Amino acid sequence: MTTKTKMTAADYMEKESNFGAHNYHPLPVVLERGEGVYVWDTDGKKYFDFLSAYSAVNQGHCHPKIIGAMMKQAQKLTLTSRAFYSENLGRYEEYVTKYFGYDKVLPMNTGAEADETALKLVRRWGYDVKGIPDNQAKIVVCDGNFHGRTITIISMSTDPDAYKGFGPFTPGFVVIPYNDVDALAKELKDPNVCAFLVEPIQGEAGVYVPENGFLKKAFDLCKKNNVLFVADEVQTGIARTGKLLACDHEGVRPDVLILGKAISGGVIPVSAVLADDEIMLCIKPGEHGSTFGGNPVACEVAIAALNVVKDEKLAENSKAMGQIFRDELSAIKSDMIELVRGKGLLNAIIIKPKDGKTAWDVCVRLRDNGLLAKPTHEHIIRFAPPLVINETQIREAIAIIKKTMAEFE
Ligand code: IF1
Repeated sequence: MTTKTKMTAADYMEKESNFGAHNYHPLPVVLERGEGVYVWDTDGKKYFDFLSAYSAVNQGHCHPKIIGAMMKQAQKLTLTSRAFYSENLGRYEEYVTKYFGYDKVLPMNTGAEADETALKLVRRWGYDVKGIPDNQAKIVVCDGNFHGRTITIISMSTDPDAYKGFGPFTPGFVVIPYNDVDALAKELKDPNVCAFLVEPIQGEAGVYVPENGFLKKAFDLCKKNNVLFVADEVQTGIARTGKLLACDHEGVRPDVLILGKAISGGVIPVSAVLADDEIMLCIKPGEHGSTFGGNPVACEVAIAALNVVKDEKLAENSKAMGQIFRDELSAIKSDMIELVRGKGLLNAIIIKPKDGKTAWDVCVRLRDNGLLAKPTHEHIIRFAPPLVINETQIREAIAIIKKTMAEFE
């Protein structure tokens, strides 16, 4: 006979520590339920979710329309593989290409896979269309980049936490400083460069917003040098920064667009690479793919999730709520807040440690006060609530942040 005892938060955390790999260091809170901008822990305490699973849950937790679409399809057909056609894939492909304005889409699952897909695609274009000699293609990337965790992707990384001890690395990448048009101009002169890969706002680097005009100048330089401009909008895309795509702020249409996270509303892993025919059709049958990419559930979930973005005007809301958020946070008088930056609802504060208290301590106290956020790089706190947040809610959240910062004075 086993006696049934109720698991405590500490028990759940211990279980993860005992049986899971130690590749994360979560904030100590055990979540059980989510709805809209809120999540609840196993003790029933309610929080504002100001991480949104790293901008995946832009449409809010458990959005009924997205969950409804998933449930309906899950009971009918979940996976065919790409060995066969489905009634869903073509419908989704037409929907998503028209939505973002590209000829073709290549469906994958995670952000890293979509990035890998884009890397293969631009190399192939480099050989087949640009005429780069075999195995000589180079891709220009930025210092501080984050594109995922695969071997090839960490080969581009400049963050030792990401790459140290995981070599040997994939060659063919050239790193320039982020936000540096002159450095880009210099590298693009190399005729073996096939692409420039960039995050319109660097997320992992700490919500680092480039100078106004950087993306446009970089895009124009790419055009001048017959180089593909590739935007990783896995985190910045799908209305997060106040426009459907962060590139829209500068009127830039990437040659290759990488999407993930919120394309499914954070419900299941769905990612996508979009490009026009001249580029996308360089990859031929049998040369790339994924068992789960473009599966029927993913297709229905993504259509529903993208519909919600339009129906609920999430880009507009993100812009308006983001403005209130930055205005109010910038007005906080605190020795610990060095800077507030961001766009739309992708924001961060830079924390100046005080009396040994760091961004981590601030996040723990925010948790106590009912708001979840996660530090990045020791001194930065990212604030990225679901984009369905309304004005009453955002003002309530701001009040929690104000109260918390006051507790450190
Ligand atoms: C983790 C950050 C966010 C991404 C961009 C591709 C991917 C990501 C621009 C890969 C993923 C994540 C993964 C997450 C932490 C996280 C993150 F802190 F690292 F910067 F979002 F803010 N391109 N970003 O941001 O997508 O394969 O994970 O689906 O825990 O590693 P994925």
